[in-house]
Amino acid sequence: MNNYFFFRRRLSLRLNHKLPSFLLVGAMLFTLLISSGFAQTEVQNLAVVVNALDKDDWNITSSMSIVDLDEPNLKRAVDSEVITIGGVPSDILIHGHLAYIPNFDWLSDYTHDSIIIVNLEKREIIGVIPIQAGAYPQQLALVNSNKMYVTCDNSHQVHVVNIGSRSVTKIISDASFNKTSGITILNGKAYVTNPAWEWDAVAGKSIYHQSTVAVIDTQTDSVIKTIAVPINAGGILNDGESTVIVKTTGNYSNIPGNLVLIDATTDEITNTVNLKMTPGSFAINAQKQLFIQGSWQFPGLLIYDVPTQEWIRDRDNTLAEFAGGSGMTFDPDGNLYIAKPDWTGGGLSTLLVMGPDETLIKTYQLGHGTDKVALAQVVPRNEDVNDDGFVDIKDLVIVAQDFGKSGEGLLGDVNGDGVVDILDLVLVAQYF
Ligand SMILES: [Ca+2]
Ligand SMILES: [Ca+2]
Repeated sequence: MNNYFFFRRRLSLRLNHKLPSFLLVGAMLFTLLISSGFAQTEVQNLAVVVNALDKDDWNITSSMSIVDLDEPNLKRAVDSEVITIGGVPSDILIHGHLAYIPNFDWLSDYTHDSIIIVNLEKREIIGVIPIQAGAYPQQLALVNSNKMYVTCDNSHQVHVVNIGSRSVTKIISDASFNKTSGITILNGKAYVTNPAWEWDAVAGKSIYHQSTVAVIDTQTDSVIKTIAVPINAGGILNDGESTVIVKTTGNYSNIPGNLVLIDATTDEITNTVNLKMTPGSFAINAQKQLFIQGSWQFPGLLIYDVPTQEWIRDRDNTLAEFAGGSGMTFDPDGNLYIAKPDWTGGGLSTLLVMGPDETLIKTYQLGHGTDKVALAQVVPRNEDVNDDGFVDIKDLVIVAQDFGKSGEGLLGDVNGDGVVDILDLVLVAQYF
């Protein structure tokens, strides 16, 4: 396997997009004749966790863990420090076999800002997208397979990343941007929260200006609307269909948080729900039920039903067993993954898995400060020549470049028989 990856690593960005068309036609013809029984299918279901605790005094460096969710032995399932990060990791975005982790370091290294790219199959860093120093990248959102948005709260911007070239190609600025943090994309629009906080050094506390949600047209990369919301708007997600949900945190004192429901067609607020407390993280399942971490006074999970706009579990009836969670995400079967951090350096951080019946079904022991969790499915396939999790034209181009060559370790030799020929093209083309 190492040899295989070693040779894959020789892949450079010398892609020639002028694929000889006769090869393509030939491959398509063969595809009609040959069944798709070649595919190796060894699916790995993974949880990717970011451990955000980073403290030199304690000799603890922020890192990323991978949990093999198919491994029944919960200890063996955890690969606790796949990579070290060494700054403040702020999000995880999974795209194919790749995990993107934005991070910055406001304490020691102002040039640290970047997005690290980790290949989840190889379990190693395969690239870094540099972000302008001091911008502090926060959250990532995939616009399409070649374009990503990154909110940068310290520079009050949204950066546009070209995934193929691994670089920022455009910076979106707008008068409404103020500590741009949360982002979610629905119906060709990106919704960005502006918590508009400011540190008041004299008073020794944060002050909050008017929070807003900025709506960006993802075609033109321009702000088309700004929606005023209650103070300290941070988290934002959508129900996959028609509604964007904003979570405002309040001022951690006398002003409580709210849920704000926005109709994603009209971009008007349809409901504002007073949480009567300071909420933590939140996640939404396929039934459009919101699970929200309660405050220290009301610990545990609250559940709000978005379609009926009613509480299933309010602050007086929480799922207390799942209190203290940071990042949360659902899998397609309705299991909720909750990263539960230990910030003391004691190493008692966990990843909890709650079943759809609201019971604890698994507890993984992890490292330090488990802060974010995302799920990934890795399907190793020889046909995925550039090993990004997708079999597409990029892979076909690589095979075409090696066409006619023979020898060991050729990237384009999909079936590994020592020659790059029409069979290799067919293997890739069958996925189209
Ligand atoms: Ca590929
Ligand atoms: Ca071959």
